[in-house]
Amino acid sequence: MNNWLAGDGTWPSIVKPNRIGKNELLHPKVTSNRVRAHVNNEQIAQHLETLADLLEFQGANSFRTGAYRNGARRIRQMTDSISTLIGQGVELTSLEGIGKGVSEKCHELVERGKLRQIEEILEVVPASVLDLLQVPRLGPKKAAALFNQLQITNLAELRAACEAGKVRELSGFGAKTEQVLLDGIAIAAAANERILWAKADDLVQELREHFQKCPAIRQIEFAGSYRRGRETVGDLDILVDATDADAVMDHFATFQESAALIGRGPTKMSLRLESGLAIDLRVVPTESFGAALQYFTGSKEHNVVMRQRAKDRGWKLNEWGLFAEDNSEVALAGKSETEIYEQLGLKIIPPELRENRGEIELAEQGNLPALLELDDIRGDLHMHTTATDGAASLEEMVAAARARGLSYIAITDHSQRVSMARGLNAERLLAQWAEIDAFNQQLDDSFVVLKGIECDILENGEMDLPNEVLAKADWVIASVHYGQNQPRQQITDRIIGAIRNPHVSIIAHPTGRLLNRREPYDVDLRAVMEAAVEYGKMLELNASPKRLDLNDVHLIAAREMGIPIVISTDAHSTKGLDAMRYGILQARRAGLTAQHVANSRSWKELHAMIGRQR
Ligand code: DGT
Ligand code: CA
Ligand code: CA
Ligand code: ZN
Repeated sequence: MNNWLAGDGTWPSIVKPNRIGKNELLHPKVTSNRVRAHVNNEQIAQHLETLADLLEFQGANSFRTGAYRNGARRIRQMTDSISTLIGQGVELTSLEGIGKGVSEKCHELVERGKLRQIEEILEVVPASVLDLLQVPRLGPKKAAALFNQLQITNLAELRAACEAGKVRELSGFGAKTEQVLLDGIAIAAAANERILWAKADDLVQELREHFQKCPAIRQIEFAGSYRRGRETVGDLDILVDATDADAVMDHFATFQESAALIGRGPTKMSLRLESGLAIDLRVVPTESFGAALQYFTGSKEHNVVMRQRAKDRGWKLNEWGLFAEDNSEVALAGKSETEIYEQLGLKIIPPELRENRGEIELAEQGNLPALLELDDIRGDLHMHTTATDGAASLEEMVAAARARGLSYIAITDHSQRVSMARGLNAERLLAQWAEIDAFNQQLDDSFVVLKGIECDILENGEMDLPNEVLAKADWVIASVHYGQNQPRQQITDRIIGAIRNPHVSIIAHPTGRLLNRREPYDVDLRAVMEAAVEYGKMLELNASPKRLDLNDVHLIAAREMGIPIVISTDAHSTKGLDAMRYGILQARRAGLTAQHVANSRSWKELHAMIGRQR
């Protein structure tokens, strides 16, 4: 537990954005007879954004494309499915933020699964340009300049041009931009390799539904990194126990028409979806199902220790079972995972812990933690409303929080520095708090809405709102949004300065990383954690599937240092409140129990913990 906080090189690998692969745009997987089941809101939003990107790439001004981008944002935040609404004959333009143009595109996507306008643009613009648009900080205008002046059409050509120093010669580009682009290319390239866990989970739900219709299946499980809850997933590993392997594989083949067959044998089959994601399916005998599940859940590192443990007893462990000797036909265990662990003298280990980070010793001693569960969470302390960049009102957020069984929430809109999100100045914030007071007054049960703020830590280290104002809050989140590229000492000092501020309760998304999009700030997290201990402050696990910040490794350290963690959704819509479960998964991977997580307590108990120095 020493090197991971050192800062460099030990961060979890950077991975893939939620986007449509270029092939997917050219050959959509949706065909006319299955459309309604397949075009979900996320896919619609991505098509609209791609259209906006391509139009700007061709020189359209962003005023014209703004409607598509806003529409995409609205659709992502909606709880109802656009496909369903269209199926029910709802007039989309009656929805807030959806104009005539966006509505027409939605209809076209639901009917055809693709947009004619995108197809037309891609007749004159190479589709590989879409990869250029995935490079962080390379907007459509700059990409167009590269295309028009240097004939750059893909990532490889962009890298070569940057390395040859050609890009800096274009007007509007410099040597610094060149370096930024090179870093961005690396992120965009790595992003093609792994997908966010939340995205994998959507796919798993689709697959589960698909396999429900296959009567040959007795048991099905999704193993691998998905089952362990890793923040990103490289490929999916499906295990099936079935009466007829061929029937299962035939059924698998019909999952998506556009998927490519990588290979098929008597019991194993692999597909590659157009998004690039691979899915491995294995049909295994009933008596080996538990052994296969154990083996293919991994991690490799966990399995190495398990296999050695079997060897130490003169046994052999593989995907078929646990055997007394190498050639034995009779297994000591194999049907269930539990019996495999038990035969080896271990309590069954939750998949999230199987990373060889000390879990086997805990299982041996019977000391496995009772990992945190969604039901343990009683409040959500980070969310936005229509006062800034949220999509729902205070009342709507409260209703949604109640529906999710919560008993308190904090409204934490942005402060004034975040002008893009119409951040609140002192006057607007105090008005919002008066509204919250009045709202709490008329509630006739114990639900509480807390007066909060997500206050920016300015580039110069000051807080974005005066202390007199912060002093009146129930809950103050401090966040870095600007000056993220400051040197290590400077950005670390800024964050520690906020921790020292007596009114600050917590630091949000402490490293600022965005999975597949942006590296963490160069922050000395150990120093930040030590300050949090000294001043009795909390740290956030931001549960947004793109952030998951702090990550699992940091959370282990926070737990060992006794820093209370608050898991928050940072919801920008009512639907955003559902992100809590992504945070829970990472907390579980870090061995956190309800005791380590402050918002598993009542607000009264939690409140008493803030700023309590040790
Ligand atoms: P991913 O797909 O990169 O997100 O990560 P995993 O963990 O799902 O890895 P994957 O799909 O390559 O393999 C699934 C599991 O199968 C892995 O977690 C452990 C097991 N496994 C695969 N290859 C080996 C191996 O060579 N040795 C051992 N001990 N286990 C392996
Ligand atoms: Ca995998
Ligand atoms: Ca695999
Ligand atoms: Zn926020």
